[in-house]
Amino acid sequence: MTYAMIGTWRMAYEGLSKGLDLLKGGGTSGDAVESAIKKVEDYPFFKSVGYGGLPNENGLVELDSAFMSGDTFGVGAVMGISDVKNPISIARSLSHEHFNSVLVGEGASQYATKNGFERKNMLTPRAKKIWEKRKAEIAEKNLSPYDGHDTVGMVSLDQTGSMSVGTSTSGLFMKKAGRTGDSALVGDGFYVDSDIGGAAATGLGEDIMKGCLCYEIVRLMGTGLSPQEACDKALYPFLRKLKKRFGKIGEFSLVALNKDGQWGVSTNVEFTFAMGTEKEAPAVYIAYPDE
Ligand code: SD4
Repeated sequence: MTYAMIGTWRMAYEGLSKGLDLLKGGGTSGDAVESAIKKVEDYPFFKSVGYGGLPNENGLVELDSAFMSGDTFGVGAVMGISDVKNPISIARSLSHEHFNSVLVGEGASQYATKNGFERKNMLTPRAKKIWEKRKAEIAEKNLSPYDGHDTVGMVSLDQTGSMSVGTSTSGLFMKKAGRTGDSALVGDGFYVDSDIGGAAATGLGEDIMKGCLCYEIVRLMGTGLSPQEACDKALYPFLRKLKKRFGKIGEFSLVALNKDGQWGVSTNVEFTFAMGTEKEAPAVYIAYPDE
């Protein structure tokens, strides 16, 4: 059987390369996703994930992360968690639970402490400086407070045919305390079924969640569409509808991988992503809006 992995944005590349190495050596899709996302979370210069992620309007880094197994449908997620090193590991651990598998804020932090996950102040001096500068600009120029956001989302397929998906983000820069987006909401920011395939989203969570787009992509792949056809069919008609009904739309980018290792990407902005398979070495690609 083949193996493959796809991840959102250029920031996914190093982690994805590590994940692919694991898959090549017979590692599981879950281990590949977790280790790939941990690498992104640990890198202090990515401003929208993990350590170095930009804070909310109060200056606190609040992180969202989720993990889903395509074999068991186990979903684990944390939202608005602070001061933990690797939210993806907590999300994965929660995905084994039948009850209490999605935890927010203080409760998520308590779970992390109780279960021995490493605590860490996730606000870097650099992120603090960016926050201070932006706060002053917003006040001076009366700007919209919301500025900048990206999520790392990874979908992987291992040599046994098992699939997993994970996401991790600090969400919207200058978000309100307690705000969450699509990234930790199953079906919105991620979904996977090992019999079909998986998908992950990045962009403005408030809009992505309106379309339940990752579930929709997997559902469409289940009807026989290729990942590319499913991404296009889930995204573009929905964008037209949303624009007409809501009046404005944010950024949307979607990646998908099916159980045969074929992949697809749809976006309404210029979008970088990383991808690799048994046959193709990991690389970064750019996708553009198709309409
Ligand atoms: C969110 N979807 O919190 C995330 C952020 C993101 O590209 O992915 N931005 O809304």
